[in-house]
Amino acid sequence: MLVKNLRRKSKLGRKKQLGMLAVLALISISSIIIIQLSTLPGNNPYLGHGLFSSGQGITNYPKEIIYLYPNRNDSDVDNIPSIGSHSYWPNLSDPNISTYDILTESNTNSSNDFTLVPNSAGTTQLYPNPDTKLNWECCNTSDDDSSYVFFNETLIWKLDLYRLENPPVIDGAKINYIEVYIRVKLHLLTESTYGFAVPMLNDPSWLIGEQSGNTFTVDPGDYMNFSSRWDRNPDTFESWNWSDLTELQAGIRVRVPNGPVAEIRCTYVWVVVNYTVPNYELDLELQWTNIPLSASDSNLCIITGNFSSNENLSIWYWNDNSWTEIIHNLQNNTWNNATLKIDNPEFTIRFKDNNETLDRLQDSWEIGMTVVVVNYISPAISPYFALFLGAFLLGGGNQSSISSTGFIIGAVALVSILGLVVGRFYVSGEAASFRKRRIKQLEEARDRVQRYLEESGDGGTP
Ligand SMILES: [Ca+2]
Ligand SMILES: [Ca+2]
Ligand SMILES: [Ca+2]
Ligand SMILES: [Ca+2]
Repeated sequence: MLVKNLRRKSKLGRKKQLGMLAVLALISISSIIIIQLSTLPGNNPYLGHGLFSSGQGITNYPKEIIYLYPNRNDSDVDNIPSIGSHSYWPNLSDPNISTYDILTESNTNSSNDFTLVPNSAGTTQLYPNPDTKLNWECCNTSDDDSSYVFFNETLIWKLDLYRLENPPVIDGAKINYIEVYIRVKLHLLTESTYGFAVPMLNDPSWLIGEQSGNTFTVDPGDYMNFSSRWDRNPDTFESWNWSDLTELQAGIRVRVPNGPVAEIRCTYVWVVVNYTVPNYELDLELQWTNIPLSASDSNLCIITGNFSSNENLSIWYWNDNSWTEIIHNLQNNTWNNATLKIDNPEFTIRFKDNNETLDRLQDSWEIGMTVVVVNYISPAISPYFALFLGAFLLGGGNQSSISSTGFIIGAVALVSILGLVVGRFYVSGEAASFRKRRIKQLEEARDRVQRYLEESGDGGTP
């Protein structure tokens, strides 16, 4: 009986040991899984940076591939200021590939002037001096009192207009504004007073001057210049056209409160036309600052919408210290992909127009989602785990960077690890050896007891 009991106890002990080991293993494995699920995604700097690739749906993208949106549109890696404009650059990071950032060229040329002077008569209400000249002839040179038109009747507005010389023809020029100048003075005869003068602009169908609020008070003294400027055609309120200049007249309107003791004199009227011969260009950078280094090639994927014309748009990337072209001619309404090697977390591309000289046409391009695609293998769990556990042990779970959930998970992990260590000790370590030795001792004792009983006559039968 004693032998039977000893055998049964030995079997029960082994079952219990195996059960404990299974529980410990389960706790350990589940803890690791919990940590993997709970902490790794939160620490993954690339999570949520994009899910789409060329024509791929959200459901079937390979998990080891990461899609990165650009971080900045204001980088300047080449120390050349950007040219052109974005309509809304966050649309480059919009998974809705039908919303676009419209890139538009801007003018890089500076403006110029030309001057138009009177060359024939318009409306004539002032008096010429010398009277041997016509009014317009008195006002096409800046010669002060050598030749001028004047007026000295009290409280009456009077007008002089002059036809202007024909403008030069400048191909493709855009008129920025027209400014009318007058050079006038108030000449006193007997007492102190003042006068009014207004630069005037005239076309057969309209006349404008004081309506714009540009009535100037002229005090006694030397000749002075006054001017009024029109950025748009005052008749159409549209930008000036070249054809608007052909019928244009300019002149002066005057009034003297205290004539004839004073008279307004005008010696010169001229028109400045400010224009630009545009050259439209585009040079816009786009930058990623969080590219994970990858052993394999990366891809740049750009989806496009409509383009305004046939001017090519090219894509370059910053390769250490110079630009390397990767897409020469971006295609519209499709995905444009380029394969390249990225060996720096900072990755910069630029959108560059291909016509940079004498480009009179302002072009624009619809650019949709723009992503860098990298093959990214997540680091093994050990770095994250070690980092987490280290932080937990050092900070006792009180560090602000560790959440209460993290604390609990860490505690579970810690217990599990201890369980694993104990289990290992128990199964294959010294504990196992001790147990085996103990069993062997018990078996030897059992044999001794059995021999003793046999020798003493019990027979030891079951
Ligand atoms: Ca730049
Ligand atoms: Ca003159
Ligand atoms: Ca261009
Ligand atoms: Ca263009």
